[in-house]
Amino acid sequence: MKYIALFLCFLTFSAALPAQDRILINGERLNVSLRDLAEFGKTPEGGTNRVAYSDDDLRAREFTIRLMREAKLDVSIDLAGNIIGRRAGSDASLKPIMIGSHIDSVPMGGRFDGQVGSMGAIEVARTLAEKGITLRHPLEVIIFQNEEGGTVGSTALAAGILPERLDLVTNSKKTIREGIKAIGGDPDKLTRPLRQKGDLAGYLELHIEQGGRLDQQKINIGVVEGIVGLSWWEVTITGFANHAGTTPMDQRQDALLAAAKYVEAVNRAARSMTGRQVATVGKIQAFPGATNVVPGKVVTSLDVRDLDPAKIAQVLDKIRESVKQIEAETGTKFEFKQTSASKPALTDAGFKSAIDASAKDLGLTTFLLPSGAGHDAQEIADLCPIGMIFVPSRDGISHSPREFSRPEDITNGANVLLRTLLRLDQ
Ligand code: HGY
Ligand code: MN
Ligand code: MN
Repeated sequence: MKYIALFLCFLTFSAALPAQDRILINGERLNVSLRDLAEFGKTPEGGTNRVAYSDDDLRAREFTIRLMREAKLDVSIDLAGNIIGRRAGSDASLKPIMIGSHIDSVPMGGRFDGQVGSMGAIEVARTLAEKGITLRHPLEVIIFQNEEGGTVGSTALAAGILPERLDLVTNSKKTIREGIKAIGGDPDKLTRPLRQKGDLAGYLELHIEQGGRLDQQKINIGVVEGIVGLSWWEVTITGFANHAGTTPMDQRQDALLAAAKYVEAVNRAARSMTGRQVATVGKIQAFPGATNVVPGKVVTSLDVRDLDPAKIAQVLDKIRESVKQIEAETGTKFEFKQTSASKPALTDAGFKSAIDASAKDLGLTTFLLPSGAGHDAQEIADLCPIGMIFVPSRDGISHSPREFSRPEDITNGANVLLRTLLRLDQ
């Protein structure tokens, strides 16, 4: 009886996928690549400090290019500075399928965000090369530049970058323009998108969940249904710098006091509505920044997110309302400059079912979930259908040195990436 069941099981399996699709990636090699990559910008807490365009980012890119060549990919740098590795397909009439992620990190971030999908995509290509498998579609493995600074590389691909955005100073202290030059791109040629709708057959990205649902519920693979939209601002508050000892309390224009009220107002705005919208002030700098000076200027930030653009607009409206009151109370002026905006994006129904079926073929459990983090995939959604595969993040921690995903979960994720790719290629 047991043997009949096994045989039936084998028959179903064979019917679902041709023989060559029973291949798997090399999980040990993938996890070694991740460990090696983590050396670039390694922090004492075991995290990664590898902001885009920093020396560590440049070195990590060189390392990644070497790995791509070992995977027999034909490597080039596009005008935006994204690294692209190509593998030819057998049907010249087909557009490429793209897979990849990013290797830059937030300041003092972790070893997995972006890196799992980048090393995973290269491992998939290496497996194809090793097993001598030629897909019908050409394959492009892409390592997007500066994802953490507002999906810069993918925006260049799908929408183009306005010249004024190139002058923004990044966490590396270089402007985006200087950064793009440093990584081999040409910032003067990015006004128009590098790719057009129809240039790609699809985009697939493997990533860590960065939330705790898969971990809590002990699910192997997350099938992403959509990615939140986000709206990023640089907020400058202008008051009047004056002597901390001689300026009476009722005669101050304290920009830092206004900032404190603003931080509270941002939190209140997001919490005053039902739903999953979030709003964060993550950065603040007071000028001149001295113990004995009433701060005359503060430069701070704003990050608002939701799956629904209308919700983002509502939160922003509430914040602006509070800001008017804060200005009046403190004698300061607020100026909002948008630094990045990404639309919410839904993943493709066919990609979702291909991911789900590929995971189930491997005996893995799956779960449909939204992404609260932003991803390059949401920019690429303007060009072609997209899909995203999530693997569990321990305790849901991310953008932190304590970010962790288990090697076996990473291996599972890369196998699902490979098998989804093979399925979509059919
Ligand atoms: O900020 C984000 O959600 C992303 O990790 N870049
Ligand atoms: Mn991130
Ligand atoms: Mn990421």
